[in-house]
Amino acid sequence: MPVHNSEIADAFEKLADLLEIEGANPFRVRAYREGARTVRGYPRSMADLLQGGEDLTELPAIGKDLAAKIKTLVDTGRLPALEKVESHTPAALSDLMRIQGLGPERVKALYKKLKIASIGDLNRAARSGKIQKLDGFGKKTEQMIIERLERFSSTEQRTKLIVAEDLVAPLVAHLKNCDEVKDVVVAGSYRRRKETVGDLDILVTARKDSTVMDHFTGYDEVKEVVSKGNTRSTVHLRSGMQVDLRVVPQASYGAALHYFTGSKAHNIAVRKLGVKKGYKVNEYGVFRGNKRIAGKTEEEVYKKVGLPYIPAELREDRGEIEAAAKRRLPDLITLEDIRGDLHCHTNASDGHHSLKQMAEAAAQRGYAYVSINDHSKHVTVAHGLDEKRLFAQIKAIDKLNEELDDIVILKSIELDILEDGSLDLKDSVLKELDFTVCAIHYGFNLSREKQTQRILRAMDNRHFNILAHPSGRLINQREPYEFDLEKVIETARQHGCFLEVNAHPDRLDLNDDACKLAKDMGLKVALATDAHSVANLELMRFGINQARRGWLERGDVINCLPLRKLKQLLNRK
Ligand code: DGT
Ligand code: CA
Ligand code: CA
Repeated sequence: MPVHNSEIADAFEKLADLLEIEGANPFRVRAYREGARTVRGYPRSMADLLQGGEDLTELPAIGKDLAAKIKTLVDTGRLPALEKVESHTPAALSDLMRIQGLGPERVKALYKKLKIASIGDLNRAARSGKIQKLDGFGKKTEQMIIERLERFSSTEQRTKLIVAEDLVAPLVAHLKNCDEVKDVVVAGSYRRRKETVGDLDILVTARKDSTVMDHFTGYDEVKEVVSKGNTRSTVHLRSGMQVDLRVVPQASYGAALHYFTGSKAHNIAVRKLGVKKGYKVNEYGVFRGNKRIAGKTEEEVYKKVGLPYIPAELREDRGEIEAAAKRRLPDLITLEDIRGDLHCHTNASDGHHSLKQMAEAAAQRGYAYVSINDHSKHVTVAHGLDEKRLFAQIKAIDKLNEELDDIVILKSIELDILEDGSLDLKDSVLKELDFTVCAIHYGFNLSREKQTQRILRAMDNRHFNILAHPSGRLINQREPYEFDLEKVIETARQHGCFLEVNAHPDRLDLNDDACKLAKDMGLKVALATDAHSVANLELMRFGINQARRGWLERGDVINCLPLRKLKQLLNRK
């Protein structure tokens, strides 16, 4: 059974968490975290790479030690280094690190003093008032832990889209291997490209009496068959993911695809339109009385209820039905519309590739421009740039721009917004840049009022251009900080600033609703990957997914513009 990239990454993350709690060398901890990030975001599976005889140490952040550990995991499914640490530090302490506000020090204190070794322990202790009595905790912290735990349990069950993709690819390949299967399509929230999915809903077309169900339940990743029938089965995979499979006949394919793509709210709205016309709409087709009058394609289904085709990402009953009825659906942005990436790191700070490697990779993607946005000095990453090192990078970019003909490198930086709203590098160097992206990297727990003021004050600086990952959330891992998004959007628009849609599948920040809000309020966004390696440039497609879910069109995204026009927008007066 192949070991998935996400399983390898999880093992490294867990090892890093436990080592950090034990107070191990921070460099070692970081090495595992960066290794996890590389593996998780890598477009090919480690198992495949090893089978092809490739050298894993060529990958960013993977040295000899990590390469050997990956091999062990792929060969045996186990990581002895993790098992060793788990023998003296409870594995579940790693879950506690996922609660925002609990770092390694606090987790250690909770474990040592109150024997809290699981989320359940933490919940009980917080609710019985034991935590507020500990040194360095207090009543407010205890209350915060209770609130975070409530939110944590409601998001925990869902799987990030990129992780789901990792599970989908081999499963779809397996299903296509069955001779009797014609089409295979993953519907549900996965097809709507939601940032997380609850379960996978797969449709196949085949004859009713085919052996496809045996083929499906025989997949070697299946841990448990929950139910098995002729047309519908449900299994749990080894990863814990639930998969529903439906076998449908060709004549119902479009209706079934429409129904199982959802969302439920969208389906209900479409069905209502059907009823008004005297039709019944369900997963088998559109019916007038007992006669099927449509069902082969989704277009047919929409047409019968009087609508044009609605792209899957819009199907949330958030106004798309009304817009479609008026023939005013947005012309959604596509990956081909993107002309450059506006948030990339190099090995001058915490990235893995050189300036030249990043620029060449961006050119290879067909981009006209790419910006380099290494971290500034204040952020707690390796090698943040001070003024002197940034000046040196600016020079290096000028020189490289003379050498390269097919791409322009934009000079930028990822600045830290300090707690008082100032930026952490001097204007004398910022004025030499093409633009800046600015972000909050610490002080997440400020009040809504203070956090909002912090951002607004930062925007007062005329060198502020783009607010990066505006909410600070990490999906399934860290809640957004509290702030007034509408006020930030409004102020950004007045000042000629922009908000980022960070395309990294762990962030997707702005989220879909916030994209739509920005658009409705007349603010354009920058779609950017936050790439820390050449391979990460590929993550742009997740940002496109999110932007499409947020109704964005080419005209709403500044990096769909040619360079000259982009530069005008980034030049605040
Ligand atoms: P998830 O799995 O929580 O990420 O979200 P979905 O949208 O994939 O939901 P899921 O897996 O429960 O169901 C797949 C699709 O099936 C859903 O998007 C719409 C359709 N569906 C499920 N239950 C109902 C229902 O009661 N009524 C209607 N009209 N459609 C339903
Ligand atoms: Ca689903
Ligand atoms: Ca389902």
